[in-house]
Amino acid sequence: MGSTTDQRRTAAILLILAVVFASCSSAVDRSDASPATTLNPVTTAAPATASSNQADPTSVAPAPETTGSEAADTAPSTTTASADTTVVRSTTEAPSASPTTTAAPSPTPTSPLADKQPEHCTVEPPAMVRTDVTASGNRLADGSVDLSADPQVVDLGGTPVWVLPYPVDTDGGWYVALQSGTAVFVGSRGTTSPAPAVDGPPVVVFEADEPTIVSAYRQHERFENPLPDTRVVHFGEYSAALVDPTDRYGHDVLGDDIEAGAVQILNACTGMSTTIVIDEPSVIEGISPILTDLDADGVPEVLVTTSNDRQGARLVVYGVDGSMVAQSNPIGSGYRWRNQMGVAPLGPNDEMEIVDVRIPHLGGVVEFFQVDADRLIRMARTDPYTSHRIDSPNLDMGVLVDTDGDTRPEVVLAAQNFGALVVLERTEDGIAELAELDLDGLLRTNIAVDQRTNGSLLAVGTSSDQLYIWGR
Ligand SMILES: [Ca+2]
Ligand SMILES: [Ca+2]
Ligand SMILES: [Ca+2]
Repeated sequence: MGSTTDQRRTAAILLILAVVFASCSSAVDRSDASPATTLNPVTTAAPATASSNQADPTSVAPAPETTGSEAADTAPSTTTASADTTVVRSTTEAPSASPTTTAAPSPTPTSPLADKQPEHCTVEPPAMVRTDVTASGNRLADGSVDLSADPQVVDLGGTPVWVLPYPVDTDGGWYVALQSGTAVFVGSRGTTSPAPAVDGPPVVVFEADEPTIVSAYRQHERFENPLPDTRVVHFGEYSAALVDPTDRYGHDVLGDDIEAGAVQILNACTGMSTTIVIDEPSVIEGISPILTDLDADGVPEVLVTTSNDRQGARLVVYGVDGSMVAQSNPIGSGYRWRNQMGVAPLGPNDEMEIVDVRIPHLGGVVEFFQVDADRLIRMARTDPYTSHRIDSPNLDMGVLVDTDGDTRPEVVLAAQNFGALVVLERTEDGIAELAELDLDGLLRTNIAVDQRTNGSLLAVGTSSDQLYIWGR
């Protein structure tokens, strides 16, 4: 409170710079006691038309997810390696109001980089602050946050839902969306003041140097038939979002029973659109892909979590041209989810690893995967932790950020009962729990990081109507 416009502008510019540099990161968990062995057929048939809103053919009654046996992910499987994708739709123009697209005859359309790349087209990632930490959807924060000192605790006057760093004054501050549909700014000294509310997860964008709160659901119009709660992610000239809503997989644990039948990738340089259609009965169970350059060739890969009622969730990596790159084994039972968290060089020799939380509602297992040929091989696992509250649209309760000053990110996520934050370190031969940070109430928000070179800050909101802030 009491900050001047100049102060806010200065803070905003600093935040923009920080973000730009940073970007250049159940009731219805239904059981299926006998894992299906049927494979998803891989076809290369002619492209299907949009396969939206198909009824769930099984319509099984909801049953609680159990902690029953899980298929091992450590060994390549010869029987479950079939891909979920069968069709890639491509156009050479950005999608317009017309739903017609030029169908590609095979799953390997012309690479958008092969011959259409203008020589001098570079696209900077948009400056924004998001609940999923980076514009690419990769929950990987820059900087190092010191969690050793007692946190600052601020009374919010309501139950928090989302938290974002926001330059309330020259020392920073936070934007907190409340369950009541209102929102507050929290200044660096803990003062609160009313803030504008938006629909869905908030995003801070910078228009004319001024920070502005907008909805994460904006920019949907750039995509064909978007998932209602998808978030648009960005990596260089590429943008991507989940599309083709369908109710054919009635797991219903992410806030609704509508999931995505496809992921669409746009290239701002070439105008090319590529849509990767997931083969029925599978869906993409999530709200966005993660765009991440797993092989360091400058072009992102597209990480999604596919799932179905027979085999449950698996991680799948595609090329931006729709080609299959690698995938994990499925869990092995239907109605078992994975919450993909982020990607970073976490392996013992700095190998890139994908981090997720498997069955987060039932003793969640934190998993680390590496790409090995066309497989994602699990290198380490530990439990029980979680990064998602069942039925919540908040998939951002986990983040990768350095907490001990060695520049290697740790995993920060929730204890299984949401009563604490936990810090996990990927070690040479496994995973170590570095810290447990108790909360008065239960974790209710995303884990937000104010990424700063002189000491990052980490904040969460709790069911005790408080904002906890660590760092500096
Ligand atoms: Ca959904
Ligand atoms: Ca790549
Ligand atoms: Ca570290």
